[in-house]
Amino acid sequence: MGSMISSADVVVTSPGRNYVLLRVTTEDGLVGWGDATLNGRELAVASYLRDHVVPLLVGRDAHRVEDTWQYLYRGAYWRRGPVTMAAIGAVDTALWDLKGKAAGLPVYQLLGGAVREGVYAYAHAFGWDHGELVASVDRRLAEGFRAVRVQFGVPGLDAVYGVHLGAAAYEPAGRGRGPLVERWAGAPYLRHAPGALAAIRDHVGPDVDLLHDVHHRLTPVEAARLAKDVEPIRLFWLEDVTPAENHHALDLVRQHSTTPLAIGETFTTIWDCQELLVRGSIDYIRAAVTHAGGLSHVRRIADLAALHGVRAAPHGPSDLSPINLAASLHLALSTHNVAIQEYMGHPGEAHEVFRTAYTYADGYLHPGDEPGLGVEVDLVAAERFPYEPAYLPVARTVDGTVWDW
Ligand code: EZ4
Ligand code: CO
Repeated sequence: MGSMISSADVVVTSPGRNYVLLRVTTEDGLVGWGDATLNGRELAVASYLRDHVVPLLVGRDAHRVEDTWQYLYRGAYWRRGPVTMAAIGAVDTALWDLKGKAAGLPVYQLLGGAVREGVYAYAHAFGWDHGELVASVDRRLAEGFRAVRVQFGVPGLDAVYGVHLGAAAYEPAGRGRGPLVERWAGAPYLRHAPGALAAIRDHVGPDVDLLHDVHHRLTPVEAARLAKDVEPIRLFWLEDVTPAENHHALDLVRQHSTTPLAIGETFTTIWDCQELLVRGSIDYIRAAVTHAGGLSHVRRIADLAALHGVRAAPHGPSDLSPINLAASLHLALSTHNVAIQEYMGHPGEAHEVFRTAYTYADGYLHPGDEPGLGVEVDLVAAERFPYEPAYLPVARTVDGTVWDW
């Protein structure tokens, strides 16, 4: 009784960066929130939801989370893809939030309860040169992080993924203009990266977990060489070494090194993950709650990964809202084979819009014990931050050929 969905609305707000949110309301006045943000292509998901999904939600039983997922996935006939799956992810997440609020329980309790005391978190560090990177790593260690992702400048390249351009925080999506063009060349990167990472290992000693994200740029044989060259550094993982569509590339990397491999932030369904998991080509699967169909579907991906000794580590960038991070934390606290959560934080203005129950202390995150996901959205504050078009950068090689960004 009282659980019928009476309305659903899409909220687009841009506190420091663009977020697309879904609010689902039941006839008894409960509100559930989902995140539908697809960085650089935000309004496509807003339209998918507003024009095609919201009319199907009104009148449905909010408690039928699984049936709604199947209805939206199978019922559309056109399956998978980032726009569809972010929309389904937002609905699924909002319905779990509602179910938790109706039950008076945090979502992690509905997913089976806590399997750990806290969620191991990694933070981002970056610098153009060794000195700047060391200072950034040291700040993270002082904040209590024991796992740090390190990104560095490369001599000969004037912009690289993961390193700030001017302003203090790293933020790739440029608002109010077309995409920034970054130059890419594999050879200088491959010459520089092993030494840059080794220098950070020397600085932090053996006990800090170090991660590095290559962001899908290397060819298969270049990736194999890098994984081999960095083996003595004992990375926690090397992320996205090759473009994510070519699963066989990772077999080559695998054959040449024991460096742990992570991939999957651009995957949208369990079907994208299946081959890599079954073949044993990776160690960590990065599918995000928002982008891969919500809590229901990412739990399924984690379960398939568990069969193959692979751990889940859902993507947690600042371009997904605190609603996504909260959902990811409920999943991580209650799912045996989640290894670590990326914790990039959010722009200062976002904290004016989102009130969050999750906490961070001493290298660990916890989703908190408020009913549902534990995130409330201040709609008056959200109105103060109107949408501005934004684009992620594109990469070109030195002769001008478009490359993978
Ligand atoms: O570039 O979320 O591991 N984190 C990442 C991110 C992605 C952005 C793209 O929107 O790779 O920084
Ligand atoms: Co990444």
